[in-house]
Amino acid sequence: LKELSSLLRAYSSKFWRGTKDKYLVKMRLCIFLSVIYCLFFLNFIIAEENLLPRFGTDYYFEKTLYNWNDAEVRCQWRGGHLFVPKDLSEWNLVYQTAKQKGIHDFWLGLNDKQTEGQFIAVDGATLFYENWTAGEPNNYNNEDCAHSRYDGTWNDHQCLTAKFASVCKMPFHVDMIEFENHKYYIGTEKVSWAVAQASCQYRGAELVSFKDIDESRFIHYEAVNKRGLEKFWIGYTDVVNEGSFKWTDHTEFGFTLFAAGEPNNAGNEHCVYQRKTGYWNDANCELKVR
Ligand SMILES: [Ca+2]
Ligand SMILES: [Ca+2]
Ligand SMILES: [Ca+2]
Ligand SMILES: [Ca+2]
Repeated sequence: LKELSSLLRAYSSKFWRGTKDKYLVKMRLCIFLSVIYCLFFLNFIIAEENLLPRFGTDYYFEKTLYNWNDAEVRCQWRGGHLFVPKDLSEWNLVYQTAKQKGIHDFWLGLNDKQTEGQFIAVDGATLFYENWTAGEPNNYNNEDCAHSRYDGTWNDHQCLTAKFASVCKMPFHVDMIEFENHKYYIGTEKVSWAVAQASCQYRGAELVSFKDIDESRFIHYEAVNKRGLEKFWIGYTDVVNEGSFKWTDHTEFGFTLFAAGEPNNAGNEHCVYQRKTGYWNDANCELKVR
């Protein structure tokens, strides 16, 4: 045992210090590269988790606590600014997503640094939605930066001494496809039906509806043949009234194409996706589909 341990010690000291042993040099290199490789992918996974894709990449949820200035600089590194909601629906989307990600208190892109009492957005946008806590902003001990509290109401706080999580909003770039004067976007992420619908509505649109077979064939070709989608959500649902399917955009006499035996509401299914075959199935709305 003694011999073995002294051998090991000799080997391990050689391992970490300089050595001419080719095997040890290779092994060190191998371990070093593995660590770099793991760190790279860990970073990638963490970054992916913090993103909320909205027709591209729009919001980044930063869990690390920073003061307002540092948080805003970090958003600028990402090509955006601290988040300011443009309306109630965008606010709900971001606030709910933040909660789901365990963020209950985060900086907003609003401050009154320039003129006391006049909160303006960092991206220069006009404020159409505000949600201050009663009695706030109160500029208590000179507070110039806004954050959202756990209950979703806002408070002004000290820009440099207070530290919170933050949400960045980045300008978005999307590739739209066009058919007979309508524009369409084919998602890049698998999401629940409600999230897919919310991201359409956030852009002032709805999940796709088909007014006729041509429109259906066009979308099928773009989604399945060109982009390889296995299935995709459409704006057809019986979530309001079981068995009574409706288009979310209120199309009255659209084109429908359920597979044989569907819709079967098997285990409570209210959301419809189109299969690779072109036929539809009612499915669990929580399913993750593109
Ligand atoms: Ca102030
Ligand atoms: Ca305050
Ligand atoms: Ca149903
Ligand atoms: Ca079904």
